[in-house]
This record gives sequence, C-alpha cells and structure tokens, in this order.
Amino acid sequence: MMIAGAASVTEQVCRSCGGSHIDTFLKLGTTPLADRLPVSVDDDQEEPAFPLNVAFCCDCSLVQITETVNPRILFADAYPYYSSFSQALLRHSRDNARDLIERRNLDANSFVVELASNDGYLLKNYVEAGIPVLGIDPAEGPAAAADKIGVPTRLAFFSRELAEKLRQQKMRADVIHANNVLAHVADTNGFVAGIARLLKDDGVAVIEAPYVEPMIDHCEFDTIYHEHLCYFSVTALDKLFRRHGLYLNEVKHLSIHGGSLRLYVEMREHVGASVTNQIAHERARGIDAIDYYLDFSATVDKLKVELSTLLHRLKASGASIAAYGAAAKGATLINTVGIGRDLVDFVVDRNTHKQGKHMPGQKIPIRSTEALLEAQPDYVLVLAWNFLDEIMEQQAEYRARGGKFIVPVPNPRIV
Ligand code: JHZ
Ligand code: ZN
Repeated sequence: MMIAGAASVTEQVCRSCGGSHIDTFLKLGTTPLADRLPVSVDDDQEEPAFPLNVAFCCDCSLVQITETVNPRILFADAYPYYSSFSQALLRHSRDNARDLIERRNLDANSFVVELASNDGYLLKNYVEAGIPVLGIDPAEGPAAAADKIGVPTRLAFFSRELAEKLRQQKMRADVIHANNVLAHVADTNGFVAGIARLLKDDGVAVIEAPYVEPMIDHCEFDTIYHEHLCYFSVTALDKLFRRHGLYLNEVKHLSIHGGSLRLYVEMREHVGASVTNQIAHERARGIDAIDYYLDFSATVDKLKVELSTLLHRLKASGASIAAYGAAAKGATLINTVGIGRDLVDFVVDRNTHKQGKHMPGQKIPIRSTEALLEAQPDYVLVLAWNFLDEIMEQQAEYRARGGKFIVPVPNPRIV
C-alpha cells in the first residue's frame, strides 16, 4: 500500500490476496515513467525512474509488478493519454455502449458511471442516447476534454470512500464501466469494494483489462510499465471479485491492446460457461502456476537482441528510421532495448498533447504524423503495434512511396 508522500514503495505481499509468496520472474531494470513526456531534452530532473520487476503470486495466481509509484506522480497534471485519437478504439467503445443499452434496456431513468472516463470517449455514446452518466477521472486534461463534449466528469481517483460518498448522495449505477483501470490502481481491493458499493443490486460492472495469456504468449513485454500494476488471468480475477461479494459471470475476448478481456461482474452469482471454460483452460495451460512464466525472461531477452540487431543493421546500411506512436508501451520498448536518437530520428503521434515533447528516457522528439511524408524515412518502427491495421491504412501513401514498417512483437519483422 502507498505511503502518503512517498514517490514509490516496493510491495512485499500480493496486491490482491495479501499473501507473501510472490516470486519475481522478470526484471526489466529501472525505467522512467511511460506517460511522463519530457518537454526539454536536457532536463533530467523531470524524469524520475523506478524499478520494473514482475512477480507471480503463488497463492492467488495474480501477476503484478512489485513497485507502486505514487498515483499522484503517475496520473497528475500533463497526463498525455487521450483515448479519442484511435478510430478503432472509438468504434470498439461505441459498439460496447450500444450493446449494453440494448441488453440492459437502458433509458433516461438509468445511470451509467465510468471509472477512469478519460476524455469521454465512451460515455458520450450514452449522452447521445439521453442516458444520464457520470465520469470519474483524476487526470485534469482528459477530464476537462470530457466536460467540454458534455460528459459530466468528477476529477477524482475512484475508491471505496468515493463510492460511499456517491451512495450517500443516492447515486447507484445500472452499469459501471472500468476500462484499462483495474490494473492501474494501487488499492486493488478498495477499488473493487467501491464497485460493489456503487452498483445497483441488479447492476453490472463491465470491465476491460489486458489479458496475461497473450502478453506472455506473444511477448508483449512492452505493455509492462509502472501504470500497469497487475496482469490479469481469469483465475486471479474470479478470486478478487468473490472477496467482495461480486461474481464474474461472463467473459469475452477482445483483440484490443494486444488481447484483452471484457468482464461482466454482478452481485448475483450466475457464472456462465465462458468463465468456467476459461478457468479450466488456464488450469490446463498452467497459467495458474509459476512454471508458465519462467521462460518469459529469456524470450524477452531474445526479442530485445533481435530488435536491436535489426535496427543497428539497417542503420549501418545507411537507412533512416523513425517510429510511430508515442505510446506508453513504446517507452518501455525503447528504454529496455536501448533505442535512442542514434537509431530513431523522431516519433510521430496523432495526439496533439504529445507532439513537441519527447519520449521518456531516450528523449526522441515527438512530431505530428505529417512528418512521415515530409521526411520519408526508409523504416518506421511501430511502437503502437496494437493499432497496426489502422496505422497501415492511414499511412498508405508513405508505404506507396516505398516506406516500410518494423513491427517489434511477437518477433521483430518488416512489413
Ligand atoms: P495506445 C494506453 O497505453 C494508456 P499506450 C494506458 N496506460 C493503458 O492502460 C493502455 O493504453 C491500455 C497514437 N496513435 O493506445 C495514440 C496515433 O498516433 O496503444 C497513442 O499516443 N495514430 C492508460 O499508450 C498511441 O498511438 C493512430 O492511428 O501504450 C497508441 O497508444 C493510432 C491508432 C494511435 O496505448
Ligand atoms: Zn495473491
């Protein structure tokens, strides 16, 4: 648990079950924060760095990093992630809202809450349908952007205490969305307890989180950074929810972010086959035991060497290289592989809040996507490989002029 005021703490026990059998299976070294983009190249002051070690809990199967960085440092002012810069994510979110409006017969008398509502990318779909909503998010810029498009947003970290306060104000939710936030909260149990308090008795929490299975199988090690405290399996999630009187009743697989889970969690227990089958699958594959994770470190090292060798070879042959996507995962990739300005000239990103800044650690400048056609580098390393299809489509002209993409995971390849 976080000590108020400390920049970070090293956890000695499991974030979920509190057990002390947590075995570290991957060490990525000390890295800067992935979503803290330096404004200037010279100022090392603005770049605190923290250890990035990944561990497995032998009691409840949860995969987690052991360092907890103070959330006020992680998500404070200038948090640069805005969901609305990906068309694929916007479509994905709209479909999710429409499906729930239909399945749950939501209308003007319903109430939908999103925890970590960012710039309102999801809740705006409910607002358009005349359904009352409340967004909760601690990051000032994205929260202000949400308010601006008519998504009422409370600037706060969601917690058990906030849920209690909202409940006292007679707020109970028919639907609680929580996308890519469960893994981000230091007080995992407090957050889930808060969901249980805020949900109506017949409400549903619809939660999305990256799935640990593809992360391991496809070597998506770059999705490990300090914001991501947990890497969930269904086995670990089921135990976490039950501890708070909640039931994981349905699970869906999503391709977003390299392979995610969408969880349907309710107060009433009626666990469906999608959940029991997935838990059986995890048991059969050993995802609930440490052995499954033991090769990962060697696989990651192999990828790091292959990618570094490829980039150095291309550079030595006279090629110019840029990168696409100032993604948080890009920060892990470039800092753990050691990809600096000697290899990559610049990074492009559509997010106007990132442009003009620099990649953490390596300080590679971030420019607008137009820079690709202006400079026409020979290769573009795709840091946001999870949006490869969208990026390839959008960069058809760059490719038509002979430009090539380098995709780093699961194995470095040129497309
Ligand atoms: P993207 C984010 O991680 C943030 P990141 C966060 N840490 C999280 O939990 C995960 O998602 C799940 C840009 N882009 O979304 C936008 C283009 O420029 O994969 C982003 O800066 N053009 C909360 O940051 C970046 O790429 C495009 O066409 O690793 C993508 O970052 C598209 C599609 C994206 O996740
Ligand atoms: Zn545990």
